[in-house]
Amino acid sequence: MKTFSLKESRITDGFWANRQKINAENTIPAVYNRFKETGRFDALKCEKKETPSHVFWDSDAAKWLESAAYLLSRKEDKQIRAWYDEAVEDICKNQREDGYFNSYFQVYAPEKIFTARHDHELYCAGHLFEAAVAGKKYLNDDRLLKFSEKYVDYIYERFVEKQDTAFLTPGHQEIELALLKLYELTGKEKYKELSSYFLEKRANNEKDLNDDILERWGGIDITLTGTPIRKQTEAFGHAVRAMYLYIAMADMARITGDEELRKVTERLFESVTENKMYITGGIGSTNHAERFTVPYHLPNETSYAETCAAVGLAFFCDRMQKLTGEAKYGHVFERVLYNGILSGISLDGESFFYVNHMEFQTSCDLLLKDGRANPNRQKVFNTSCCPPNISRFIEQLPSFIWYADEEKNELILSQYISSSLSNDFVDASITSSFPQSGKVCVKVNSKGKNITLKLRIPHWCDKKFENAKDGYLVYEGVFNGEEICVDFDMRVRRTFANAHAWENTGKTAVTYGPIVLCAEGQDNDVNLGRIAIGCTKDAVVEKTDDDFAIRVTIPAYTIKNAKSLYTFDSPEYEEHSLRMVPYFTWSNRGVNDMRIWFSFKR
Ligand code: FUB
Ligand code: ZN
Repeated sequence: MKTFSLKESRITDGFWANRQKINAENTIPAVYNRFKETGRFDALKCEKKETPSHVFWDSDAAKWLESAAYLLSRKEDKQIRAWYDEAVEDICKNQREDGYFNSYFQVYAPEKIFTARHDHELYCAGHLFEAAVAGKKYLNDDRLLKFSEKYVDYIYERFVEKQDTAFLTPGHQEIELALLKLYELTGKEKYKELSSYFLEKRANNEKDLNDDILERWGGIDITLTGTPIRKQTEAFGHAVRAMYLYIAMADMARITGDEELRKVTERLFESVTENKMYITGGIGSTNHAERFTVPYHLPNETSYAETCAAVGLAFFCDRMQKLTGEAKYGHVFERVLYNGILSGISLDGESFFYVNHMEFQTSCDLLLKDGRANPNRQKVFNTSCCPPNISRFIEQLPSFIWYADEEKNELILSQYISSSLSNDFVDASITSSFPQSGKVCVKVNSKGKNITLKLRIPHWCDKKFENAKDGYLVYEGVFNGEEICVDFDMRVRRTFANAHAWENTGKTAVTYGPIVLCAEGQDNDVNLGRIAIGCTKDAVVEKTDDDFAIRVTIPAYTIKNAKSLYTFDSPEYEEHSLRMVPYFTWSNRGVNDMRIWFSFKR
């Protein structure tokens, strides 16, 4: 299947138009300013400073450049254009004659180039290549593309032809997927070949297997190097690295029609989403190596769920939907979009979570003190991968709405976001009230063609439709812009975890359509640990004009406090109303207690 470009698909209004406005007006300038203050952009000038830059700073700048390219194609902004141009010029000017570029290594440690597998050189290169593709596609700017071409030649020569590097595959995946983007833009086989080389060599060469990272992380294979990609059956290792790897595998399977690889990606997707994913779509259960652990290990208070991993999962869903056309990938995309990704950014768009907790008790500040928890969004981090990742994601959102197989005349609407689509194949518009209600209207003009139009039935919708098939509402015909309106019946529901998921067995979360709700201490004059959720049929949903979108009041109970810590008395319940807000909004009004999972009373 194909997706549509940001020139063809554009967000028009509603919830996501507001988030894109915040991204343009607040996030992208704020991330630039924080990166400028911390030296990330000046580092691109490649002048020696007293305090050296960092091995992966180029990736931060590159992700910002990628967001800026998308943004500038939809909205001119002189300041952002000037920042963009300066950074692009610095990168191109300081590329070495032989094609290499890394603002840390070429200035501070040229003798160490390609000697340390975990020092992110190929990861940074990959992000620069993604920025190059965005610049060419959306601004018709060749500069970074030419830079990339020269850089790829150098990498190819060192890694494939001469094999004189200390390692053969990158410690942090990213370049594999970026090379495929370059391939799809230019059609040059060399990019695909190099991507395939890095994918298939992983776990198949001594140089990488002797890596010291295993030792550093207590024997844990965080880079997914121990098992060749085609033999992988379970998601393991560092969650972001895993996502970037799986994305490249899915793209490679689609581009080459490799059935074996497709099956592996399907299997890995199941492993992530059926065994190792939080209800928010967050992934990576522990801060120890930022990684996946064992199936159903999903601790709430010490969850890691890095924002980049959530963004990575959304990209993986997109690639799987492109590969297979199946609705289930749209379901997970929607889950992570409205929860695990959005929670990573404040409502004003200027501060960010790196780690996304599923629960927080302010009275216990020990986790805070030993650095395992942080309920405050920050403007920038030492490792600041998440802020520009979320902003480049929000800019790309219009390209995840529709999927099409033009040869089969099939058009899939996956995400209900108010937007317009216009190209040679079809013209279409969507009016959606997500996430405030499940009402959606779609108009399609199929330009005289008989097409199959499929609307994804969200996983939380249990309404019965006559034309439902394989998770889609299916319509056939020539469409001349007539309106199709559907109400997916968004309502408050209790959601339960699989009984193997220790921490949440016997508890319930409360959801409203795609939104996971949470209770915050400041809205509820009671210790949240005492709450038992009641019947959600009588829940009251208040639609708000602010960035919260909704606030919900749920019939609940407080469990009566016993005198001692342990008691033989069964709990006694008193009626109570619990105020809940979308999880993505938590900690926007100061730090306070937060909970998603509660006990419940039948
Ligand atoms: O190592 C680069 C990025 O920093 C990773 O993708 C994130 O998990 C964070 O560790
Ligand atoms: Zn990150």
